[in-house]
Amino acid sequence: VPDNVLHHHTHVVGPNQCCSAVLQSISAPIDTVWSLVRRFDNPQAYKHFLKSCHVIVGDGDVGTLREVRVVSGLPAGSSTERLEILDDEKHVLSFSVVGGDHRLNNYRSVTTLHRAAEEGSTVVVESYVVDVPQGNTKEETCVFVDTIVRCNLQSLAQIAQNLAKTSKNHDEDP
Ligand code: A8S
Repeated sequence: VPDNVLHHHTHVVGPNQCCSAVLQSISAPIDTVWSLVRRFDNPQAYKHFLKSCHVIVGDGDVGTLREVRVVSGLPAGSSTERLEILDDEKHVLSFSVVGGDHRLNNYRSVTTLHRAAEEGSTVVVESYVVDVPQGNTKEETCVFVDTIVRCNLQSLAQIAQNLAKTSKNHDEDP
């Protein structure tokens, strides 16, 4: 694993916190994947547990605050989130949860994209740290969050792969 990958995914983890990471390979170019990930104002494009997003303040740069609303059926209503890192060169995005009505206090995640060995493919690494909610274990918390993150990255893969196919077909138009 290259140094820069480890660097971004090294979290300070408190005694009552847990952390984990999810990997996803995607058969689409890094720029296609990044065009979806970098849109802090539009996470619901691939995060299907979110039904809406409103930017509270900011223009999509670091410090931008958004409020997302969660679909029904989850133990949450909304979440207020701050953009912490947006690096278009290194393909790094990080946000932290600063409020809302849910159980994931002090959630912070870092998402990085990497060119895969196979031409035109991308590997996504998403790591996070979060407080363990009262009444839950570290393991339960990780299982819950890993499931959400894995779903998000699988849906990101689907959408990016479709986008890549569509633009490839257009390239081949006579
Ligand atoms: C993300 C990752 C996560 C989002 C969680 C883990 C969340 O939006 C959902 C349910 C919750 O209980 C917590 O990248 C919260 O969005 C879907 C509202 C934060």
